[in-house]
Amino acid sequence: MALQATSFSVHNLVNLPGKTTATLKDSTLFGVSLSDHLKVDFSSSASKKQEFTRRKVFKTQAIATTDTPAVTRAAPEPKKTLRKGTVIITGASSGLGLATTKALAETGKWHVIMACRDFLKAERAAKSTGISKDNYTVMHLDLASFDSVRQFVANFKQSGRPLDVLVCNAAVYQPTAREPTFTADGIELSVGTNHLGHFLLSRLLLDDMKKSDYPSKRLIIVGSITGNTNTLAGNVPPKANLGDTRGLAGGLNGLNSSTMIDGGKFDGAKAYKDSKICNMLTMQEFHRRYHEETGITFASLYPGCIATTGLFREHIPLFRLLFPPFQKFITKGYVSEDESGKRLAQVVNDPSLTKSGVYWSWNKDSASFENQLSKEASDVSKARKVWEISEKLVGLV
Ligand code: LMG
Ligand code: NDP
Ligand code: PMR
Repeated sequence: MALQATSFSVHNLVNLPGKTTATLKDSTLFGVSLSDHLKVDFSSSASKKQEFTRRKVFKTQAIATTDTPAVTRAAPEPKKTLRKGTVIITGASSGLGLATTKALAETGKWHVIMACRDFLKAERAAKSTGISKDNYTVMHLDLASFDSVRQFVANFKQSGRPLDVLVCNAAVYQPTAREPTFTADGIELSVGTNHLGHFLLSRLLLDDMKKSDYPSKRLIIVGSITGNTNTLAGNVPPKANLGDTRGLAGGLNGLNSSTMIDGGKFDGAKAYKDSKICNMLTMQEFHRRYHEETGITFASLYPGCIATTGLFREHIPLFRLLFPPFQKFITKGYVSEDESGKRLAQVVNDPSLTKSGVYWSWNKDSASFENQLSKEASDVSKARKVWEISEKLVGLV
């Protein structure tokens, strides 16, 4: 099947339409593009941020000085008054989530809520990065339990912190499982954790983000190239496919319904890829329903192939040995944990990445660009269907 993919037109293989002149060696093959017209302009971003900060400072000064007679001495240097942002990152105890926590905490501009299922592991992981205690808090969250998600939200609200950015990053991948396993609520584990747990979490926290006075509020849901069948990587079997979503509608419980969204036989690798389609569809549905009303930026991304993370912990040892060199030297899709963390951190706080409804990717020079999702991962009616079924499954309606 993977080889079949090479007989597609390049237009179908790559993630970027219009690049029909690309060759198979072109980096677009790997879900990245040579196009650099959307390169991040860091210099202008930085000055925009300063501009915002200054405006705030001047406003404060204007209020403070109304009773003061005019003086001729030079005004003091405006101080940066933009408060520290609060970002929740799920699955921050390893891989991409941990690297993003580090990248954001190190700026001193963010307080990261590390939302993790294993408290001790998360604390140790945070310590290992050397970030200051002032810049992070570990809070318990098990996405494989709706009760835990609700409890986490209640705890967060009680903390009194504002919420500026939410990053739905955690995931499980079970490529070698022969039989399905289930969440506390009896739902197939991959879709239950990666999609439904995050769906409930983001719905319950939307109001908090709405209330935030931070200049750019964002909800980010991590997607992936392997859920996009308009790429070579997305054509490695088993391919993602939600079908008519009959399994999801049945609750993925393996009793009176299939454990797979499309109603088929359980396949752990496919369930993961299906869950990533749900993540990308959910981001777009959020955008359609809430962007205009709330001003929140909704985004997804493919951070690159971070071949060394815990995501592959259940894969066979030979795979874990060969996968990193395969991605480094053959597909050239490899990215280090550090680099992937910087990419996701950009989606969190770069002032130039405020466009909503976008699936970000990075090219060879690590410049971000707006990528094209596959037909299924951008299907409007499927997005609505998945949203409506998910609301029922998580108990929101
Ligand atoms: C499924 O297997 C499992 O069944 C499932 O349980 C789950 O794990 C799932 O996605 C996860 O995978 C799918 C199978 C591909 O994947 C494989 O593991 C096949 C590995 C075959 C290795 C072929 C050797 C290639 C030589 C590379 C040497 C480096 C070693 C790297 C190995 C790491 C593995 C990633 O499914 C298939 O059925 C496809 C079988 C055909 C494989 C053809 C591979 C061709 C590769 C060349 C493509 C050309 C484009 C690459 C760019 C090259 C540029 C020069
Ligand atoms: P890791 O396994 O390193 O990180 C996954 C994180 O999710 C871990 O912190 C894990 O916790 C957490 N997690 C798993 N289950 C739950 C749960 N029930 N409740 C709370 N947290 C949970 O993998 P990656 O860093 O690679 O994956 C991060 C994201 O990046 C995922 O969304 C993945 O789909 C995506 N991605 C990864 C790519 C890659 O190449 N690695 C490529 C494209 C996308 P614990 O530490 O306790 O196990
Ligand atoms: Mg894949 C052509 C480029 C490319 C890229 C960017 C990835 C990313 N992969 C590519 C190609 C191939 N992969 C080819 C040609 C093969 C057949 C040899 C191949 C195989 C393969 C396997 C078996 N790849 C995999 C697996 C996994 O188990 C990983 C997976 O599907 O996890 C769901 C995986 C991945 N390849 C990627 C990326 C990013 C992954 C893993 C993570 C993810 O999408 O979240």
